[in-house]
Parts: sequence; structure tokens; C-alpha cells
Amino acid sequence: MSTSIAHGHLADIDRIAQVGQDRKRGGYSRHLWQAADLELREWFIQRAGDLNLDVETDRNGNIWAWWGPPGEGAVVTGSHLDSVPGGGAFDGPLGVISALEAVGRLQQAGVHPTKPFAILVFAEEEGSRFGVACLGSGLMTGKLDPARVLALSDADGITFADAAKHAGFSTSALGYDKEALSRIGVFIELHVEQGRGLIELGSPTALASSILAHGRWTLTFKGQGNHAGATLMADRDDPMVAAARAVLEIRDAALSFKGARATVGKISANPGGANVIASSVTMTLDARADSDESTRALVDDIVKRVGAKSVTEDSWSPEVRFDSDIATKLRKAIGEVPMLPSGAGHDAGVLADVAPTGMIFVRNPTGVSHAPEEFAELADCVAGIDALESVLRGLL
Ligand code: HGY
Ligand code: MN
Ligand code: MN
Repeated sequence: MSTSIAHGHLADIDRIAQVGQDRKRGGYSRHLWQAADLELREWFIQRAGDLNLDVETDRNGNIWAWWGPPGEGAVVTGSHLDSVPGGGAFDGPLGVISALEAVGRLQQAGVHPTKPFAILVFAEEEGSRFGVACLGSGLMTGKLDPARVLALSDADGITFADAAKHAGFSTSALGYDKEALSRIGVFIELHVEQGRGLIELGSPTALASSILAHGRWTLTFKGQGNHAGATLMADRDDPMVAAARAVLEIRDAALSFKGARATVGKISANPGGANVIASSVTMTLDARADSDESTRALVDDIVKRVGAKSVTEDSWSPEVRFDSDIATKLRKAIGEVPMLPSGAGHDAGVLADVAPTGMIFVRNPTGVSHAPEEFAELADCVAGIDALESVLRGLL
């Protein structure tokens, strides 16, 4: 069946290619309720409208596009449109675009859903603006406390509450959404693969078997702010030195836990002057491993090793094992494709313990993600849409 293609890409990837380009970092920076996110929301709403889907934004900022009347036990597919800073073009949007393409094909083929169906676009999956991953799905499922979320602030000190107000979004009912959850009979997320698994397996698509346990922490190192020139080396209490040692200790700790990963993605000195010894340094820690216990043990080991003044947990996503019945159903629809563990977190992982959930991965020939080099060949994108279309046919 036809797929809309332009300039050798999926037409929609092409259509949104200018939105949120980050000239400084490269790639894309598309964060909740900032201009690029608002523009992508508009694009999705318009695109869903072209397919005569009825669109509504729920109490947590997630967008639902219904094919027919909303109802309980719906077949739901989708992903997210936001990105990491300087992220790739496919992480998130590929799942949303593939859902739109699959619906377009089913409509062209004269299919009429026998049960409620929706495309779902989650808010702030990356947590890039407010620091907490899977914000929209976490609020919907009650895993995130709305009071805590309202008080979260971005790098400019703007709170979630103020950002929402500025975007004209009411947060009066933010939080657990029983009605929305009751509507999800099954959730399928298609996503670009974020590693080399499918390159090594030589397959354009795969199903997800699991997601690593993962979390985010902020570590703070304190010292004595002072003059870079007037302070002898022997008289310094420089937190930047402690932070530098900590980065190496974090790497060594992760190497000592089989299959674990630990990353310091952001580090900032306060006050941050070239001729100033910092008074404090904060860094983010992203730690992941194949079970909740080993991730917690890894972080305990890191905390012991680095001697930070303070350690705060910002985000926690337990290990996910996807529903094997759904995987069997997906395999029946798309054939014997490999099963892949995911090192990356997803909204599907947040939903996995509240609704039958599955994921379809599409090969990324660079094996790179969360960077401008993230890519998916057109033929593999079409294979992903073929797979999603077959799955939806079987479920609808
Ligand atoms: O960080 C992750 O694993 C996902 O991309 N949000
Ligand atoms: Mn991501
Ligand atoms: Mn993603």
C-alpha cells in the first residue's frame, strides 16, 4: 500500500524537518510548550484532521486522535514528538508518523474499525525541559505527583505551572486520568531503534522484549569559591576537581556492574566564571541496568565512591518486561521478527503495567541516537509502517 514519500524520505519527516532545528548543537531541540513543540502539536492536529480523526488534548497535555468515537478498550498507537537537546529526527516522530501513515492506508483500503481506535502523542517523553522522563504518561498513570510536576522548573527557572499557563494549557486536572487509562485496551509504540541491535541481526524491524531499569539523579559538589589567580593551589577547595574525579569514578562503577550504563550528560559550575574557582558544581547522573536492584546497587556504589555533598533522585523508571501475549499477537501479524531488549526508555514502558503493551523497532543504520546522526532508511521506515499496519488490521 502507498506511503507518502517526498525527497527520498517519509513525507512527514520532510514536512517537519525545519521545526526545532538547533543551529548551535545540530539536530533538533523540541521541548514541551516551547515554539517547536507547539508547532509540532499544530502539525499533528492538522495531519490527524486530514484523516478525519477527532483530536483532543487530555488533562496532562497528551494528544489523542480518535478514528470514530472514543471508547473503552481502544486500540491505541503512538509515541512522542519532543526531543533531547540536539536530538535526532526519528526518536519519537517516527512512531507518530508511522501511525498516521498506517491509518491512511487502512482508510484507503476501506477498513472500518470494529473497536475504538486512537493515535496518542505523549507530552515531554524525554524530560528535556523539566528533567523528568515520560512526563505525560507518568502523570496519566499516576506515577508522577502533579504537585511535584507543577513545581518543576526549567533551565531558565520557569516552572511547569507557569510554562503551561503561558502555553494556554490548564493544569487544573493534572494527574491520574482513570478515564484515559480505561480507554487503552492495547498500546503499540513504533520507535526507531537506538542501538546497533537490528544492524547485527540484519532485520528491518524487531519487537521489544524489555526496557532497562533507569533513573536520573543530580549530584552536587561543594567547595570554596575563590579567585583563580590569588589562591595558591595548596589553599584550594575546588569542587570542580571533585566533580572531575567523580565522572571517572562513575564510569568505573558502571564498568564493574555487568551490562550497566552510567552517564554524566550535564555538568555546571556555580557561579561559572573563567577566572573563578567554583563554589559548587552540579552534575546529572543517568544510571541504567537490567534490574531495579542492580540499578539501585550501582547508584549506591557511585554515591559511596564520589562523596557528593547532596544526591537527589529526579526520575525513576523500573525495569519493564513486555507482555508475551502481545508479542505473540504482534509476531502473528508481522512474522518472525527478532526480539530486542531496549536500553532506551519509552512511554510504552510506563504503560506496560497498566495495559497490554508492545513495541515495534525500526532499524537505525547508524546505531546512534540522541544525536543528529540518528537515522532510518526509507525502506526500513516503510517496513515499520507495513508491520504496524498489519498489527492494526489484526487488532481492529
Ligand atoms: O532516555 C531515554 O531512554 C529515552 O530516550 N527517553
Ligand atoms: Mn529518546
Ligand atoms: Mn523516544
